[in-house]
Amino acid sequence: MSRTALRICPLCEATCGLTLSIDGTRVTAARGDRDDVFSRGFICPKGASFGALDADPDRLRTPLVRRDGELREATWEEAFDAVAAGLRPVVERHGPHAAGIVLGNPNVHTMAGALYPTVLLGALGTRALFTASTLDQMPKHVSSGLLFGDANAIPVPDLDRTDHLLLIGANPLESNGSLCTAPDFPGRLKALRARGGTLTVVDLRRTRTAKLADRHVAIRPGTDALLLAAMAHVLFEEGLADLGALAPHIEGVTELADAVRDFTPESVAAACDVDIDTTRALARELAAAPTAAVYGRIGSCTVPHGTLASWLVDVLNILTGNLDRPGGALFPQAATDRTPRPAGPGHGFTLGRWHSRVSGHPEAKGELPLSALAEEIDTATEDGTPVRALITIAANPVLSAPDGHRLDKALDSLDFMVSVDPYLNETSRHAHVVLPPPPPAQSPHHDFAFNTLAVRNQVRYTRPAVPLEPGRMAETEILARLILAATGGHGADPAAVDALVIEQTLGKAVREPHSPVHGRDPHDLAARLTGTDGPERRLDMMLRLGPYGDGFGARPDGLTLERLLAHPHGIDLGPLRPRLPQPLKTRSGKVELLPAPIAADLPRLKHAMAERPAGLVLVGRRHLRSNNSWMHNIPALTGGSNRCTLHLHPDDATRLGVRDGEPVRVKGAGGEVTAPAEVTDTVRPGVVSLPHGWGHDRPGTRLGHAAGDPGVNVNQLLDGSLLDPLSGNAVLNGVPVTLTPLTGAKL
Ligand SMILES: Nc1nc2c(c(=O)[nH]1)N[C@H]1C(S)=C(S)[C@@H](COP(=O)(O)OP(=O)(O)OC[C@H]3O[C@@H](n4cnc5c(=O)[nH]c(N)nc54)[C@H](O)[C@@H]3O)O[C@H]1N2
Ligand SMILES: Nc1nc2c(c(=O)[nH]1)N[C@H]1C(S)=C(S)[C@@H](COP(=O)(O)OP(=O)(O)OC[C@H]3O[C@@H](n4cnc5c(=O)[nH]c(N)nc54)[C@H](O)[C@@H]3O)O[C@H]1N2
Ligand code: SF4
Ligand SMILES: [Mo]
Repeated sequence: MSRTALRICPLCEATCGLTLSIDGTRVTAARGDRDDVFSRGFICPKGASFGALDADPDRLRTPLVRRDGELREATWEEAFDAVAAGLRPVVERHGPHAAGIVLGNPNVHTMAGALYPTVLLGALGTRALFTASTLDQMPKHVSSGLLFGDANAIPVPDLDRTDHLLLIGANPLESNGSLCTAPDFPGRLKALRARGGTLTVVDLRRTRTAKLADRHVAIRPGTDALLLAAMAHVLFEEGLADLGALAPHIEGVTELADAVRDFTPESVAAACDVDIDTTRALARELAAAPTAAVYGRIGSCTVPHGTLASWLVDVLNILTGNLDRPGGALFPQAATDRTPRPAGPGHGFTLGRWHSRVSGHPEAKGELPLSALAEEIDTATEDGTPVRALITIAANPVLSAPDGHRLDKALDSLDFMVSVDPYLNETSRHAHVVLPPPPPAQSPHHDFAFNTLAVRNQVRYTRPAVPLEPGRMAETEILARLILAATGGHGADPAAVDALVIEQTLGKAVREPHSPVHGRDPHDLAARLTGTDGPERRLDMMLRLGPYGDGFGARPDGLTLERLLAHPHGIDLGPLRPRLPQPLKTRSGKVELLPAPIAADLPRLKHAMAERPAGLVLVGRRHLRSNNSWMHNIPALTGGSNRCTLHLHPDDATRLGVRDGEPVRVKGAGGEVTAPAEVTDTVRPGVVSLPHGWGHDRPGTRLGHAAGDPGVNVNQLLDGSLLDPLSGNAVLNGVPVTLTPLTGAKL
C-alpha cells in the first residue's frame, strides 16, 4: 500500500520540505511540500532523487570490522567491541590528543551530527579536531568572532526584502545557498529583480547566478578583499559612510577609515582587474540603495585573504547602515538557540589558544586546519604525540582536503581508525571499523544549524518517514555508543549519554538569572520532557528553553516538541528582526570594527596589491545535481553536464594548443591530474576550473556507479601548505597551475 510522509530534505542547506511517496519501506517519489511554511513546494533535482539516494544498493547495511587486513561484515556488538579495543589503548598510552576527530559536512545535515560530536569532543578531551569548516567557512566564523564576539553570529542577507544584493563568490543557482538558508534561492533572486531591486555578482565565471545579475564583475581570483577594501575606502572618501541607527553599537570607525586609506580603487585595479569606475560604482550603489546586503561565500572564503574578505563583507554592511536592519543583513533567531542573555560585554573571541604540533597553525574555534591532518599523523616532532587513532564522522577528507595521496598513506599508518559513514569510500576504506548510519528516510530531521542561518525564522521537525529496517541502528544511537566506547563506558546504556546532557543543561539553566526556568528543580524539569527517545527529549528541552519556548510552563503559549509535532509543515516565526546589541559578546559590548588580528593582517593584503601572477590559476565549481564527494553514485544525478572536465577560456585554449574534449595534464604544487578540456568563455581568461569531490578510482571502495566515471581529484593539485593564516582555512581557489595538452592521447 502506498502512503505519503513528510521529510525535510537533508541534501543541502536550503532545507526544503518534501512529501515522500512510500511503498512498504521504499521511497518511490519525492515532491516539494506545498504546505511547508518555509519552502512552499520548492524542490530541486537532488531532492527529487531522494528515493534513489535512499535506496542506493551500495549503502552499507551492516558494520564492517577489519580482520586479517580485510573489512568484513560484523554485528553491532562486535563493531563497538572493536572500537573500544582499538581506541582506549591509544588514549591510555599516548593521551587524549593522540586520538583525532574529523567531522565532515553532513554532520550539519543530521540530528546526530548536531547532538553528539560536541559531547564526544568534551568527553575525549582531544585538541586534535579537524572539520570541513576549514575547507569552507572558517574565515566567516573568525571574522564574526572578532567583530561580534561570537563565531556563530553570522549575519544573513535579508533576501526577501532587500533592494540591492551584492553577491561575492557564490553561485546559489547551482548550490542553492550557503550560510544563507533559503529554499528556492533562485526564485527569491528573481523576485528581488521583479520588485525593482538590483543584483550584482562578483565571480570570475559567468555562472547561472551571474547571468541573472544586473551587473557581473569578473574579478581575478583571490582578490575580493582588495576590491572590498577599496569600496570601504570610497565610502569614506566620498562621505558615503552612514551608520544610521547602528552608530551607538559600533566602535573603531575612525581607525577603520585610517586602515583602508591606502586601498584606493586605483591601487587595487591591476591586481583585481576591476576598473576604477566599476569599484566606485559598486560602492556608490551600495550606499544609495534604500536597503542593501553584501553576501560572500566559498569564493570569498577559500582564498589567501579569506578572513579579511569575510570581515570586509560585514564592514560594508555596517558602513552603509545595513547591518541588523530589515532589507540588510540580520542575525536570525532560531527556536533551539539558547535563551538570549541580556545585552552587555562578553568574553570576546580568542584565536590561537593552542597550536598544531607540526606547523604551529593556531587553532580557530577549537579546530586545527584539515589541511594539516596528514602531517599531524605522519610527522614526528620532539614534543607531543602524533595522531595515532582517528574517528571520522561523515567526512571524506581523502577527496575533500588537499593532497589525498599523502592522507591515504597517513591513514594507513594509524593504529586505529573508525568511520561513521554510509559508504565504503576513499576515506572509510582505511578504517578498522565502519559504522553505517541508516538511509535518510529512516532518520528524524531537524535543522539545528541551518535555522540559525535562515532568511526567515521558522521551525520544523520530521520524524523518520520509514521505520528502521531490522539490523539498522539510528545514527544518534551509533554516536552515543561511540562516545561510550571511546571514553571507557563501553557497554553502558546509550540513553545515559542523553540523560547526562539533559541533566547538565537543565542544571546550568536553573542557575542562570535570565533563564525562564531560573531557580526551578532540574529533576522536575527533566521529568516533564516529552519525546520517544533521548534525541527527541533533547530537542524538546532546547525548544522549551529557547527564545520561543514555553519555559516549562513559564510561557504557556510557547514552543514545545508536542506543539511542533502538531504542525507537521512547520511553524513560521516571522521575518528576521533587528537584534543588536543583544547578540554581541565582545569585551566592549560593541561591534569591534577593526579587531587587532585583522589590523595585523592588513599589511599582507597591502602587499597583494602588487601581486599579479603571470600564469594560470585554478578555481572550483559546483553542479546542481552533485554534492561534494558523495553523490556520484546515483545514476539519476550523474551524466549530462555534471562531469569532471577542465573549463578553460578559448583564448587560453588557443594559446596553449588545447582542443575541446581532448585530455589536458594539470600540474600544481601537490601533484598532477589529467582531465578532458571543456573550452568555454564562461571562465575569464587566465582561469581554469575543475569541480571537487571526484576521483573515485581508488581500490577497496564500494561505489559501483561512481567508479564507472571516476573523474579526478582536483585537491591532488594542492600540497596543503596554502592557508588563510587567521582561520587556517585551505586555499582552494586561485591556485597556480600549469597545463600541458595531451593532444591525440586517449583518456
Ligand atoms: N577543491 C575544493 N575542495 C573542496 C571544496 C571546494 O569548493 N573546492 N569545498 C569544500 C567544502 S565547502 C566542504 S563542506 C567539504 C566537504 O568535505 P567532506 O565533509 O569531507 O565531504 P562530503 O563529500 O560532504 O561527505 C562526507 C561524507 O559523509 C558521508 N555521509 C553522507 N550522508 C551521511 C550521513 O547521513 N551520516 C554520516 N555519518 N555520513 C554521511 C558521505 O558518504 C561522505 O563520506 O569539501 C571541501 N572541499
Ligand atoms: N549542487 C550542489 N550544491 C551544494 C554543494 C555541492 O557540492 N553541489 N555543496 C554545498 C556546500 S558544502 C557548500 S559550502 C555550498 C557552497 O555554496 P557556494 O558558495 O555558492 O559555492 P559555489 O557554487 O562553489 O560558488 C562559488 C563561486 O565562487 C567563484 N569563485 C571562485 N574563486 C573566487 C574568487 O576568488 N572570487 C570570487 N568573487 N569568486 C570566486 C566560483 O567561480 C563559484 O562560482 O554549496 C552547498 N550546496
Ligand atoms: S534545494 Fe537542497 S534542500 Fe531543497 S530539494 Fe534540493 S537538495 Fe533538497
Ligand atoms: Mo561546504
